[in-house]
Formats: sequence, structure tokens, C-alpha cells
Amino acid sequence: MSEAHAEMGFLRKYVFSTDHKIIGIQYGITALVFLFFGFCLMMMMRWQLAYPGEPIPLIGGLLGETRTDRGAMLPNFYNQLGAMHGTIMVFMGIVPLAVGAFGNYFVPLQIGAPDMAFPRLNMASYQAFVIGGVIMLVSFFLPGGAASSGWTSYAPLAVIATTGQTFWLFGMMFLIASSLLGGINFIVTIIHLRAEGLTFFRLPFFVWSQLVTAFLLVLAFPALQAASVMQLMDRLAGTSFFMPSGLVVGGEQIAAVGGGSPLLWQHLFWFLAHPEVYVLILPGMGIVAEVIAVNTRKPLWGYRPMVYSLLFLGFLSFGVWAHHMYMTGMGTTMSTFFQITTMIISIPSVIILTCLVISLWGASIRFPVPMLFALAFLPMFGIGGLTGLPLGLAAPDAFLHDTYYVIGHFHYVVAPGTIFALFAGIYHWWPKITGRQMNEALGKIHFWFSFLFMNGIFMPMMFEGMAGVSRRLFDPTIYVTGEAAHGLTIMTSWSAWGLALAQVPFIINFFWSMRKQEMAEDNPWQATTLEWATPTPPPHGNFPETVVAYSGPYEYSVPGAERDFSPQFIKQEA
Ligand code: HEM
Ligand SMILES: [Cu+2]
Repeated sequence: MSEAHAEMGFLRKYVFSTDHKIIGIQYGITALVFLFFGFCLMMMMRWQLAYPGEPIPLIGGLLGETRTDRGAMLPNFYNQLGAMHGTIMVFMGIVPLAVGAFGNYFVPLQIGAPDMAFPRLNMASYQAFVIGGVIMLVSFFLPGGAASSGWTSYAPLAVIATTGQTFWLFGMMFLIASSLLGGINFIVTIIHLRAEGLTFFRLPFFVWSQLVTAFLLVLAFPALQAASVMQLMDRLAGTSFFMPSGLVVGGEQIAAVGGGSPLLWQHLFWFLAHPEVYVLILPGMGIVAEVIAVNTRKPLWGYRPMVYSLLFLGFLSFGVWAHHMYMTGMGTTMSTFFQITTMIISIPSVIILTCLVISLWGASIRFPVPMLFALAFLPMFGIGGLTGLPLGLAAPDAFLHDTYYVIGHFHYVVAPGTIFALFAGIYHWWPKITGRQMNEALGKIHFWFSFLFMNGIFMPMMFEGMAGVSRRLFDPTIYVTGEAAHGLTIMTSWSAWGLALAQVPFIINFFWSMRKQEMAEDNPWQATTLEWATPTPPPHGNFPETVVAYSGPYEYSVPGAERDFSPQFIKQEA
């Protein structure tokens, strides 16, 4: 095998590669580009929100007459930006980065495998992701622009929307197919390709998080895949899955007959989208657990309860979806059921977070950049989680639903939460991937300013929401609530642009570190898990010799041991 690979051309090696590490890097770079693009869409929205009706600086004149009026944003374009920001961040940014990039690169390494179980499927998964992404991007240039009915694409609004919505549906089909292929691959890989001695309870927590995530992908995404086909047929083939009869739009009756149900779409969508939020957060938790164990030089406190919590969380995430639908009048029986399951599902997250916090207790902690991001993750995710509880109860949700409070809540989970975890992962594993160390000083600047501005963005949103400011609003100042809270809106916008600037040191670090001459050591953080047993950067096939796991994943500061870390891959003398 390996001889045949030695003479691969550039295309086979870097573009149509089946090596999980190359595919991981492809996923990573593509997802970072999309993430940046989604971020830019949001920065334009923030201009309109802070200075409604004023021409967008620099680029306002370039956007064309369908999107702007003398440089000022048109409402329809705002809706496109909102819907596409959400879609891009979730499906083309975070999931591909957390699962496609980190999962692909590190799951095989951490379990001591030469590659994923199905390398070609892996390549197909990346290709489906790219195709889906391109379809989404192209849709901005259609007449009527991109999808504009929110990332939730509720019917009937989405069914009667412009062609952008058709592209959104096709794009989603490819993105979902990509996740399904990836999910199956991860499940089989983790179950079948573990190194000798690597029992399930010797798996690093990151691998567990990817395993549960993979099950969520495989079991939840088909609901939206089916629903997308149905919405597409409603739009193109005159079916009526989601279109009610007798709908009147702008004084005209819509032709759909057959009594479709708009609520059916919401059920199918949220059946995917609630587990999806765990897809966004679990790999982040996994990364944070790794970084914390390495930098506290202690075993994770409560590894087993954490694993059980993870499994329980994955299972129950399929039973809470209608907590997004209290306002649909689904009745008190249904609503009681979903309130109870939602309160229960908060328990395992609290257990995991508590274990991570207790793991810090009594440690002589190291504070490299990845640890700073991991430590910041804890309170940020905590805020995100706790602010979700009122939304999980129907009574307060009646007041908070569809306000900026919701936007603040879930962004605390995914932005300073997941994104900080992903940054922790980038800084932590960078030396393994590239063979170079990132600059600490630049990393610290990146961290502290990101931390400041993240909170500057999302904390005011909570207060605005509680003051009654609606989300998905083109011009908040037309209502008294938005007018009264406008100072906070302006502060949020400036923080968002500040956050953009705070990424400059990261971007510099990214490219600059790769040009460094000196190579990182194989195990620069003195860590215990199997990925550090490989040469740096890992060669094709990963491990020059077969690895065996002799112990659990986090054998730090073992009493009586010579060093403060006892790697899984080294047999300890008894
Ligand atoms: C990091 C900085 C980010 C900022 C400043 C930001 C800001 C915003 C803003 C201003 C809105 C629109 C609120 C409205 O008009 O109703 C929004 C919506 C949204 N964002 Fe973000 N966002 C960020 C990152 C993310 C990430 C990482 C994700 C997902 C993983 C995400 C997912 C969403 C979703 C799903 C929506 C709802 C879109 C809709 O209403 O259909 N955002 N964000
Ligand atoms: Cu939910």
C-alpha cells in the first residue's frame, strides 16, 4: 500500500486525498473561510442595526441596486444576510470545523488507527460539503437573492419565497448527505479501529464526544433531509405537505390546496435542529476536556460520570425538540412533556461542566493560550446554558420568544462557547498538525480581545431581549423598545467590529508560524494520549509502528512515576 502512495501527484495528494489528515485540513481551511464569510455577513447586519438607513461604509456602493438603495441596505437584503449567516455558521462553519476537521484529524490518531474506516467515503463527505457550500454561495447572485426566510426556513413563508430558497434546499441536501457519510464513518472507525488495549473506558473524552456526535448526525439529520425534499416538492411540484389551503398573501389567494401543515415543518426541522445544537457543542466539550487534562497535569475528575452524561445527553436530545415551539399553541400536555424533558436534559451538561471545573481544583495549572480559551469556555458555556433554562419553560418563553434574549443565549453557547473551544483546539494541536509552535504573545492578544468583545456583543443582547426588542428586525428603532435600547445596539455593533480586529493577530500567527524554521517536538505539551505518539507532523499511515494502549487516557502525576505524565502508549514498569 504505502509504496503505491509514494508517487502520488499533487491532485491525488492534496485535492482528492483519502488520507484523513489531509481531509481534516481541507475541512478545516474550507470551514474557516466560510466562518469568516458568515462573520462578514453579520458585520453588515450590525451596521444596519446600529445606523439604520445610513449607507454602508466602504462596500455599500458595490452591492448593487437590488441589495442597497444609494448604499443603504434594503430590508430584503437584511433578511438574506440573517438567514445565510445562521445557515453558514451552523452548517458550513462550526459542524465542518468541529467534526470534519478536528474529528477527522484526531479521532484516528487518538485511537491509534492508520486512517478512518472508509477513506473514500471520507473524501466523498468532504466533496458533498463543498458542493453544498458552493450552491449556498451562488444563491446570492440569483434574481431575488439568497434564501431569506431565516435559517429555520419555516413554511409557508419559505415555500412562497424566491428561488434562493430552492438553492438553500438543494444546498442543505448536500450538506446533510455530507454529515451522514461522515457520521457513519466515525461510528465504524471508533468501534472497529481502536488500537490493541484501547478499551472504551480508555478512550480520550474527545473521542467519546465525537462518537456521540456521530450518532446524533446519523439519527437526526435524515428528518431534515426528508423535510427538505418535501418543501422542495411544495415549491416545485405543487404538493402541499406544508402549505395550508386558503392562504392569502398580499390580497391574493395562493393556489395550494390539500391542507398541508406548516407545523409539520417545524416539528421536522427541530427534530434535527435540537440534536444539532449538541453537534455544535459536544466536540467543543471534548476539546476542552483534553486541553484541561493536559494543562492541569491531573486526570479528569469524574471521567466516567462525564461519559455517562454524554451518552444520556445524546439519547435525550431526541426528546426535547418542541421546546422551540411553545408559542404554536400545542396544548398543555405536550408543553408539559417538553418542559420536563428540557429541565432533565440540563442535568448532564451541568455534570460535565462541574467535572471540568472540579478538575481544576488543587492543580498547578499551566496557562498556555489553548488553556486560556478552554478556561474561558467554562463560564461562557455556563452562561449560555443557564440562560436557556427560562426559554425551556413555557411561561417565561412567552415573553422571551423571538427576542434578542434568544440570540444572546444561543450565541453564548456557540460563539464564546464552541468557537473558543475550537480555538483552544487549534492552538493545542497546531504543533502536531503543522510541526510549528504558534507565537504565545500573539495568541494572548487574540484571546484577551476576543474574550472582551465576545461579551461586549452578546451580553447587551440579553438585556435588549428582556427589554422586549425583537430579533430578525431590519430597523429596531421603529419600535419604542428598540429605540429605548438603541445605545446597547450600537455598543453591540462596535464590539462586533472589534471582534473582527481581534482576529488579526490570529491570522498573522496562522501564516507566520508556518514559515518558522524550527520544528516542534513530537509531544510538546507532555501529553498522554495516542496522537502524541506519532512523529510530527504525522506521516501517511500515522504510526510507524503499531501502537498499543497500556493505560487510561489521563495518567498525569501518577504517584511513584518518574515524570508527571505517563503516556498511554508507553508501558509502565510495575
Ligand atoms: C462570533 C460572532 C457572531 C456574531 C457577532 C453573531 C451575530 C448575529 C446576529 C446579529 C444575528 C441576527 C439577529 C437578528 O437579526 O435576529 C445572528 C443570528 C444568528 N446567528 Fe450569529 N453571530 C455570531 C456567530 C454565530 C455562530 C458561531 C453561529 C452558529 C454556530 C451563529 C448562528 C446564528 C443563527 C442560527 C442565527 C439566527 C438566524 C436567523 O434568525 O435565522 N452565529 N447572529
Ligand atoms: Cu432545542
